[in-house]
Amino acid sequence: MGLSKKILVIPGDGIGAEVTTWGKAVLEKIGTDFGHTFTFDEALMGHEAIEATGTSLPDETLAKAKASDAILFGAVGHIKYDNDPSAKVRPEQGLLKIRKELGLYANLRPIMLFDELLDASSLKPEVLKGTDILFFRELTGDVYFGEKKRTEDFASDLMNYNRYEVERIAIKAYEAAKVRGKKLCSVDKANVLETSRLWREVVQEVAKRYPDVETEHMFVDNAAMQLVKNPKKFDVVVTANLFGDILTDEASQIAGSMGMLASASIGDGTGFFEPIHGSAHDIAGQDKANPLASILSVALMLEIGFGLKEEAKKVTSAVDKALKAGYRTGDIADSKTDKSKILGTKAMGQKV
Ligand code: GGG
Repeated sequence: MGLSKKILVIPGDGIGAEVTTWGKAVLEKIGTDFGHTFTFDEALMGHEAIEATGTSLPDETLAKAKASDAILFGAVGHIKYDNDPSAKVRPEQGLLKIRKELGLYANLRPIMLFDELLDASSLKPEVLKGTDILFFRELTGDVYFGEKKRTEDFASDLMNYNRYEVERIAIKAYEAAKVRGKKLCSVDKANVLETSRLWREVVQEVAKRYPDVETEHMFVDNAAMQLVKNPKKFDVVVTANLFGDILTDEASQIAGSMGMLASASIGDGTGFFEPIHGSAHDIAGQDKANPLASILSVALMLEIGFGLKEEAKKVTSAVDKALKAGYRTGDIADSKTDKSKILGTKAMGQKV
């Protein structure tokens, strides 16, 4: 029997609307083909929300998010705030607040490498081939949520973690490692940071419950280097909020582009699915954005959010088929790409 699910679409800012249009279209197609009823509602967040309501996360959006079965999100951000360090209300605050309010403490970021894109990466194909990494980025702690202070000549962001926050993300990562390659790398900066020493201590304790999983602890600077030197050595990676943000942007180059990386944020309630890329205002509204990260986020929603493995596989193979047929958006095209197959957002969405 088909499922019935309420999905809240939050396009956000910049290219968010263009890419989520295609994520939503894929969900509609899957619903029709597999007999599921997906109903959609829409809400504001980020710069668009600030312009309309004065706040980046309106109460109405939060209420709708809590009442939905899953959220498909685009991106937040606007150049206006990036160039104004004194801005008190910022688009990103909405994203951070909704993660906290929904208890979305685990952000899964698979570094999925499509063979057809080996040449799109700046790394050598022989270094890349066979890479398959699943990042667990902690999402509701760290400097993102610690106390902030500012005087004219001083600024401070407090980095803090509680034991339970490290333990619950470590458990999620170990559970995944148990059914994947049985290897887990915990990334920290325990030679310098007290929060990282707690992080390492807790991961070591959790590791004892998973004797079949091989655990490695790595400093973040070394991990950044190993990721481009030998990405195949990683399977499951678990790390704190800030380190995870930076390392996964770096790892997007393994997959060929930021436009290819999807993510799932899970925790206590409704799951939140979004591309890792931001609002890319420089290309917004020009039909240039890559919709594949949003479409692959839908695959994660189907699999992780709704337990629909076959449907998720259908989405991933549709992306694979479009790439195998030679179709590319500008960000994943290279000198060997047939120019007639370089597509805009809309045409790539339609191909999938
Ligand atoms: N779709 C991801 C997105 O909109 N990112 C913009 C951003 O500023 N995110 C903050 C963060 O993830 O740390």
